[in-house]
Amino acid sequence: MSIRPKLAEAVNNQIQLEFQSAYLYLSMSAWFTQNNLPGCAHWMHLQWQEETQHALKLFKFLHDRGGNVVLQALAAPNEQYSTALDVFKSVQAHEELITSAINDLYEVAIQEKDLPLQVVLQWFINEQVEEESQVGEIVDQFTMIGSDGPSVYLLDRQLASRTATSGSSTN
Ligand code: OFO
Repeated sequence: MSIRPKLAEAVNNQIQLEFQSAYLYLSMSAWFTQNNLPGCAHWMHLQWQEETQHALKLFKFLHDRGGNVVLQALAAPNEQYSTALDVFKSVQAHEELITSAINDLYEVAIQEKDLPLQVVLQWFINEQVEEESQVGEIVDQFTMIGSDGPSVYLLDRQLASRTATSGSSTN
């Protein structure tokens, strides 16, 4: 059954948010490179890839359901950060916003009795739990070490070991 226009519009809005997240994380990756934290830059670069895959997952879903993809404008990301902690706190706030958007979309899918959309969104709901937990841990670690240079260096090296997860697949 084709997706209803109201839901297609809501999914397009979520595609915009996922690309906006990707764009934000790419700008953060640049900030970290420019501030000599290559591990954090790598972490953000992978996050950019993951968010792009999220957008493409919904992009494919919309086409599979006979909906039209309508790409929307992206806003220029804020680049005024002073510390790594600052950046990761922004990620945390942003992900909480995205979680609310996904939850709202899920509620609309329930009201409209669109089961396939509910199923695809369940993947996103789990993903948000994982992302919020991961970033919360990094915020706690940067908070704990404060401005101690050697500890920041070690944490940056640890973040350099992040690898892409299979959860970022579009399938
Ligand atoms: Fe798309 O997972 Fe976060 O935003």
